[in-house]
Amino acid sequence: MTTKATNIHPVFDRILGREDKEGILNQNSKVIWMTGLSGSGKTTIAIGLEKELQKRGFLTQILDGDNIRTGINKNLGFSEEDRTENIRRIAEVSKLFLNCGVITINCFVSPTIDIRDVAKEIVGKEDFLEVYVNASYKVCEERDVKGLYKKARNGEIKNFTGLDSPFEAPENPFLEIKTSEMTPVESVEKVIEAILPRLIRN
Ligand code: PPS
Ligand code: MG
Repeated sequence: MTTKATNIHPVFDRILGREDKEGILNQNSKVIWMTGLSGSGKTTIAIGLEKELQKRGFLTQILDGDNIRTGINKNLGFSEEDRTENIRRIAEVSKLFLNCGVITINCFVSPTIDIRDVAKEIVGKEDFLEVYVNASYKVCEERDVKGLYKKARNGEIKNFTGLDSPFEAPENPFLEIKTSEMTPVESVEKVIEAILPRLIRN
């Protein structure tokens, strides 16, 4: 066990601020936070969205669960405690990008209201644009892009979201995308339409 550090003196007020950096990039930074079941379409939308935003001159960074869990969070699993720590760290990382003027596109199952509240609190609710990527468990299981649903059914994966680990839909998201009713291109268009006005710097 490590002991918690003391004698820490943060210098937040003396470093170049967010406004200056947003000015350099000529954009408003935001955290686009996509939540949804595994296989609901978060990553697909994020990739399409990043391309569309890049075409329009915005600087973005995708933060994706599957990637982050091979690096900064590779010591974490899928217990409630580990998922909360996963999301806490990601929210802190997102805040660093936010302060750097960069738009992050986050793809995390982030399964419960409490977990997303942790993120929202750290990022700040003004900058936290919650996108609910909605596809039912049944639809995601039929897609089963990564074969995880089959493994979860066979008991090879424990704590699988929607099966033996809870998923709570957001009650009042910034935006909801029903991916079983739209193509990926249409989904990206809908996100762009809703989000663009928030990103443009006047
Ligand atoms: S969480 O709940 O926000 O901490 O999860 P996240 O960091 O987004 O990681 C989800 C990706 O991990 C893979 N995976 C699982 N997902 C859910 N439950 C269990 N038990 C699990 N085990 C592995 C899976 O590839 C998830 O990616 P997506 O893109 O959501 O399918
Ligand atoms: Mg994904």
